[in-house]
Amino acid sequence: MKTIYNARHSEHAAQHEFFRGEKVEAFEKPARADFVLDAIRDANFGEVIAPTPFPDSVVTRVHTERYVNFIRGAHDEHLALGGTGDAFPSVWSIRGMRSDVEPKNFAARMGLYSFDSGTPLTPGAYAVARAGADCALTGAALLSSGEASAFVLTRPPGHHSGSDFFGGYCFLNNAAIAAQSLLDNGCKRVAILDVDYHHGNGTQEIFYSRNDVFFASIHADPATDYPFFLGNADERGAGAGVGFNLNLPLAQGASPDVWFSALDVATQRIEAFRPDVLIVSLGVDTYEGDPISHFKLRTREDYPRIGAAVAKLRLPTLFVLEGGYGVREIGANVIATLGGFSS
Ligand code: Q9C
Ligand code: ZN
Repeated sequence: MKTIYNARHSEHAAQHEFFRGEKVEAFEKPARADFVLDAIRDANFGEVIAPTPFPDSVVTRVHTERYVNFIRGAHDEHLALGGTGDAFPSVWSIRGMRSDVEPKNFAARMGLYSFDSGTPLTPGAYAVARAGADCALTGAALLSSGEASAFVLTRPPGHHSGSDFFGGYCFLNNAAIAAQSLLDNGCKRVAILDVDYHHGNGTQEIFYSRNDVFFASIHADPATDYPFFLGNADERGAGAGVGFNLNLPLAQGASPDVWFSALDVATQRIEAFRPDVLIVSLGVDTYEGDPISHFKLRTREDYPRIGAAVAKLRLPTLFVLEGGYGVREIGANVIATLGGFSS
């Protein structure tokens, strides 16, 4: 399996994030991708290639032009106003306020296009996220040209970013951009399986009213876990998309057995959808040692099982890295999953 690697990822390095009112070290850090790359190379897992550049018009198939234009220049605006370091939003347009009119004020636009204060907008965030989108598009093109599988190794992750918002460490939705490009290049139906600990609210939002993308997500119950305001079991899609969204929320502390029962449900529904290709939003923050999550998956016992269950679907498959913050073990967990798929 080829790995498409975003070699620019370390240009996005947050100085800190906020946790319980304190400034703490950022969890989503360059070492994550470095450790995954080391694991791929140590295991001799396959060729590591660079992305091909794609035009912005491919990205704006998923994200609004208004949002992309904003996020591209946002850190420069922050600097021009005298801001130093990373930029954070401080005000949001919630229920009852307007989001159709784009304000002139920079802080107001930061709030219009985001949903949390936990996603540092670094000087390199846009360029790196954009290179990540190229990695996802390169992976999609490999599948379109007949490869059985590929792995997109990039950060920042993507699944919390929606059509016009950033959050959850994500700026551009790599999995969604890949899905749309596969549809634009001849696929009729694409399934996205999101196994990250957190609900993929961005991906759900992008495809919620559509029947050409089936989105299935196994994640911690939004009643207790980020992103809180989406990811419930009763969200089944809207309009033409009713029945094409599947949320399988689980309680914190859910055992591997419970987790794999949910995976069974998800794979059965994916099979019934009869997709041409599968995209796996591969977060390994389900790991028992993850510092911000509460599932209990184990490196050797469980991650290969995920790969094997995905392989049983016998679909061209694109794996896209999402979360996973147990940095020392992230490489082992990713390679265990990909290895379980390939063997
Ligand atoms: N101090 C992904 O896994 N907040 N995003 C966590 C911890 C946000 C995770 C707070 C977690 C977002 C892609
Ligand atoms: Zn996550």
